[in-house]
Amino acid sequence: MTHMDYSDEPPRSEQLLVQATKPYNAEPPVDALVEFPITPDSLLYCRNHSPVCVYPEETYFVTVKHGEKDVLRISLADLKAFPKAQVTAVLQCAGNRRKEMGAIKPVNGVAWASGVVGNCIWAGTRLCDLLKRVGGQTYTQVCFASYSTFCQDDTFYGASIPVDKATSVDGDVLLAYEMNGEPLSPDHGGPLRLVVPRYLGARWVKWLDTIILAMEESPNYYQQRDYKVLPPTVETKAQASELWSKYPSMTALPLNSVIGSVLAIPTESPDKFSLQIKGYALPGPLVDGNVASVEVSIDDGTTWMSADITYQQGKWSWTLWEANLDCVPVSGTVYSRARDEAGNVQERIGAWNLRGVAYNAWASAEWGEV
Ligand SMILES: Nc1nc2c(c(=O)[nH]1)N[C@H]1C(S)=C(S)[C@@H](COP(=O)(O)O)O[C@H]1N2
Ligand SMILES: [Mo]
Repeated sequence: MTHMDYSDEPPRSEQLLVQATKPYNAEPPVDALVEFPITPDSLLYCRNHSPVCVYPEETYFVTVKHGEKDVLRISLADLKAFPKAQVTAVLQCAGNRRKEMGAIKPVNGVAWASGVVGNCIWAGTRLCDLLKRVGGQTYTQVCFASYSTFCQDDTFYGASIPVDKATSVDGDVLLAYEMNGEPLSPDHGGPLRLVVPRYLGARWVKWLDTIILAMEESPNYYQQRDYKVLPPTVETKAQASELWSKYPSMTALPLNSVIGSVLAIPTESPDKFSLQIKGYALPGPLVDGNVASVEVSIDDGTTWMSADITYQQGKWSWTLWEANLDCVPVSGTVYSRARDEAGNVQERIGAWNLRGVAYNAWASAEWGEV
């Protein structure tokens, strides 16, 4: 397929809130999302810049190139013959919480709430194992491409990651063909996608068919002219067009916490409630380590109470948390903030930028009649 053909779209979960159909972009309600440590396929957001391709596995090949030259062409079956690695990792779109940032000042992009995130068990071939097989080349970047369809802003979808991340066993970068123990679905990049723990979703190339060992980052639009944090003084697309090349491509997303649900429970006293608050938290750019704690405040950040961590699995997963507060007023605002294992704390304010990426202000939610 080379044009924008939407005749082959797969059936979709009815639990997602649809932002757009062509291309299909949808996110789950966040109160449902935080009920599951491992995000089921039916609640995992979909972020597409093109139609979705449904591929027969038998004829699926991946080509590895060094610059212009082909160095390996491997079938999916032969890729699956490598040792199978499994990683629990959170996938997050850089535009998560964009709607909140857009309330400060308008931004460009899909107005996502806080559901473009999901924690899944990915399985596949380690990229470092495949790269060992083609060994001997000199390169500083590993580029990835899906030439399956045209995208909204380029003729193909592409991304790249630095060689250190790509070749380290600890980096856990996978060519994944399974999600949560099932073959990867078409919407999530089946039969083969890249999994880059800690990096923003935009690098997790779906329908991956080409790997290029290079000396430069991918020239693709989504690596070069998008997914960058421009300074707050850049307020228009025209201003941005001059500046894209001067700012670095995003890698990790920042330390974050989000409130998924707040349940206000009446008590015997008519002017007091109990609160049950649930949410998720994400660690930011730490190479080793994860979220250490989450706190909540009902007095505008003057005093903080520790939430219970109810789920965390290794350094790449999200963290689920829950806070139960007694004797609170009948209405109010609750805030959350996360702290990582290096002692960094989520700040009250998140910096505005034109593309509305990487928003990580304290989360807030209201309860009762406000
Ligand atoms: N080929 C291809 N890969 C892609 C994209 C795309 O549009 N095309 N979108 C990227 C973005 S921006 C995100 S956030 C994730 C979303 O993955 P998901 O749809 O499985 O949730 O895939 C990434 N990989
Ligand atoms: Mo994304």
